Amino acid sequence: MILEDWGWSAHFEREYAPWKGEQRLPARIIRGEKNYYRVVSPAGELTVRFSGKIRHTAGGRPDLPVVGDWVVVEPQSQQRGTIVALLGRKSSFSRNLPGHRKGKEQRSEEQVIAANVDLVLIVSGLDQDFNLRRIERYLTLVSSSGADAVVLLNKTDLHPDPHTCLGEVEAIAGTTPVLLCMAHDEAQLEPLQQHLQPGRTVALLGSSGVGKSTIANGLLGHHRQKVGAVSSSDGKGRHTTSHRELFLLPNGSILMDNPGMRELHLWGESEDLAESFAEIDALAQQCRFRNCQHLKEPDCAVQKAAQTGDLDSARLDSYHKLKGELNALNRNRK
Ligand SMILES: Nc1nc2c(ncn2[C@@H]2O[C@H](COP(=O)(O)OP(=O)(O)OP(=O)(O)O)[C@@H](O)[C@H]2O)c(=O)[nH]1
Ligand SMILES: [Mg+2]
Ligand SMILES: [Zn+2]
Repeated sequence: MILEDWGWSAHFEREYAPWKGEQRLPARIIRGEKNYYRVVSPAGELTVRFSGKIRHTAGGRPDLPVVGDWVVVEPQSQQRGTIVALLGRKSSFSRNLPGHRKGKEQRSEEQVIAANVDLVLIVSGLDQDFNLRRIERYLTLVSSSGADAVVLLNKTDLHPDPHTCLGEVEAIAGTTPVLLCMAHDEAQLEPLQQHLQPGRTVALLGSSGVGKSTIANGLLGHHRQKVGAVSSSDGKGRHTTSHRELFLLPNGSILMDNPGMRELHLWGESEDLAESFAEIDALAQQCRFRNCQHLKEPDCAVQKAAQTGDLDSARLDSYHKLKGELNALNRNRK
């Protein structure tokens, strides 16, 4: 196995330097099971657990390895090993794991979903799944993560006018590319290729049933991932994919298929909205107050644009909602 094929770079070389040793191999986590991980390493694919020490010294959940992480492994046999260190991440994306209460206080906990992802393909189906507000939420999540994004509007065959949807998404996506496709037809995945460079880690994200695994199979060129029909009553997927997993694509990029997201609570800073709501950020420069919240302040350029229709008021509502969520998160952060 060549490390670079799996996304190894100068960043990880530096992270690995203090650990370097014959019995300490760099390895990338390609799949996580309940009690063990599968990694690729110069000694081949191994099943590994992490040492009690890592569990003990990990400050909390975010410090435990996830799929996409580079780790240091001590092999015990040809098939097994132990993770002795987690190498510093280049990027990670996290969500807020709500529901932790301490007394009356709502506590927020960071759950790292995946690490070292360079590009996120935000997949949305052009069936009942299509929802601009959800796409805004995904775009905000990705801008907090340090990864790039492409929005992929799948199932064009199920919509009478996919190009209208494309225009609507382009209007909220800023500089993020937006593509249309019908995943069953591999030829329609061709425009994606320009975003899939060798060594680049690309993750498919989206609700259950939008076609992530169908796209993964199309890019892999064979039926590797199980695909499941959506419910005929509400069009929702049935959570067919249950594990995150990394695959090497024929074109050299590294693809991560993911389980469908049920709830997506943001983890990030309210400043992250400046990227996913760039036009509101630009308007805000004209507000009278520097810290204008664009609610009831006088001479608010954002409010004014919403009144004249230059800014879609649903978009502004969405901005306020996500900002409220991020502010609450940062009040309750552990
Ligand atoms: N009509 C149509 N159906 C599609 C298209 N792409 C995928 N599907 C179907 O949508 C259903 C769900 O596809 P999957 O690939 O399993 O969806 P997923 O996003 O991986 O779902 P989870 O693994 O549950 O998160 C399957 O029945 C696919 O055949 C498409 O472009 N058009
Ligand atoms: Mg799937
Ligand atoms: Zn304002």
